[in-house]
Amino acid sequence: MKREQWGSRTGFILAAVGSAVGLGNIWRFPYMAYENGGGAFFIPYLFAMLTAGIPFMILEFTLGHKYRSGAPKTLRALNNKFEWLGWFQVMISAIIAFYYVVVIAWAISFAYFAFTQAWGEDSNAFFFGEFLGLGDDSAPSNLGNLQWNLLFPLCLAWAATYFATYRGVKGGIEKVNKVLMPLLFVMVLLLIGRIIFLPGALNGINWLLEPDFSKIWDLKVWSAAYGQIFFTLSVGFAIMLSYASYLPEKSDINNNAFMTVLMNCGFSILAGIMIFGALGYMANAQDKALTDVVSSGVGLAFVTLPTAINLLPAPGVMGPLFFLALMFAGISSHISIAEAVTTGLMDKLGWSRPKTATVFCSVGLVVSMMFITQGGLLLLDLVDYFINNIALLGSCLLELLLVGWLCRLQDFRAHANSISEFTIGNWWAVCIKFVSIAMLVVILFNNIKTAF
Ligand code: ILE
Repeated sequence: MKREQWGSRTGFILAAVGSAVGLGNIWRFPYMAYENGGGAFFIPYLFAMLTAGIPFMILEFTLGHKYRSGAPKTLRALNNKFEWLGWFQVMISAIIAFYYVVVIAWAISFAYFAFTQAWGEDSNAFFFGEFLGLGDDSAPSNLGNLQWNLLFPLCLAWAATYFATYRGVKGGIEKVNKVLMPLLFVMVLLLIGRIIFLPGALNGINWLLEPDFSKIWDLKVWSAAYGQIFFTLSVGFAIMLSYASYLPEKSDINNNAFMTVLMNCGFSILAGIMIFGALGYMANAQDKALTDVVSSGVGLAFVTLPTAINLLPAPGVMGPLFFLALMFAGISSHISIAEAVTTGLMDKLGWSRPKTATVFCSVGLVVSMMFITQGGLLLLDLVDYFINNIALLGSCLLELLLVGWLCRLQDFRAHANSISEFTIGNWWAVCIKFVSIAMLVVILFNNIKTAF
């Protein structure tokens, strides 16, 4: 059977950007940058983007385009012995799909709450207590106690992914992204346009961007930057490779890769400006220091921001705009994560798309219900930690080692250059074979040491 194809170049770019721009940009990037030295984070971040992100994106686009299959079959085409790495990557994607969708379900609920600021004055008690059911009296490790209020939004989030992956590349994934991506950018620009003129907003933004060079020698900051780059660019865990496998014969790989990376990283900076602008305004309104209003991780989007939204002008508009943006960003990414698994299974089992999508999304829904129990948050944190700090970095390192050292890398460069408008030089191979591998070895080793 002939492989499906994207309907247009714009369609592919929007889908690739839709995959890259996700919860990682709005929910994760700002607190990562904050926790790792604010402005100082940008140096490792930009370094990782240029020497690992862009080369990796070109590599995945090339492999997908050349072999026209998902990760396991592509790696098998390179060498029979490499197929397992493709399945390892598919497994990472599947695990991410199971918990990522839960954060989308939170965003769906909060988009609804935001119309009336249903979280009230104490957003911390609301989120952890009322919403997640983690009251003082409940045992947080109880995985049997389903939070029924989360089941409906969870089903909605899976339904969106199911719709797109069931209908396929052109009629599903591309169509959804063509609607969601422009909307997302407009929404975020509207929010920024309003927020930056509020008193105190610029302080918040300055504070995020103000460099703290003392942190640049900290390996943890580099680890965070590399982890963030691979996660946010959806490379190293089967996603971009799968999307590229639907590219038509004539496609500008190098250009597409640069555009995807730059648009994604630009969006991250916009999201940082939006969130820290709002926090700066909140600190100003409450007459507090910025460090006293920021909480990290999950708390930033679902605890701190609701409080900030309470204080914004027209909270009934700004709140839904923010959570709808988070939801759209999450859904377009979740579709790509599920597609990486779907395409891998279709290649291997020869199943039809509808059957594969139905099986994966049903299993996914059931498994992800684990994360909407009382112990779900704890489990989510734990799984997210191992996936990002160890499995994902390990998978990236293995891919670079196998493809960079055991295959003819110059053939891939020649392939990309033969169909691209501008060509890439030898720097590309140097980044893959030496710089990225060396950085990943040091970071991964350190992460494993810290974890155990
Ligand atoms: N790149 C997206 C993000 O930053 C997803 C990561 C696909 C799993 O959220």
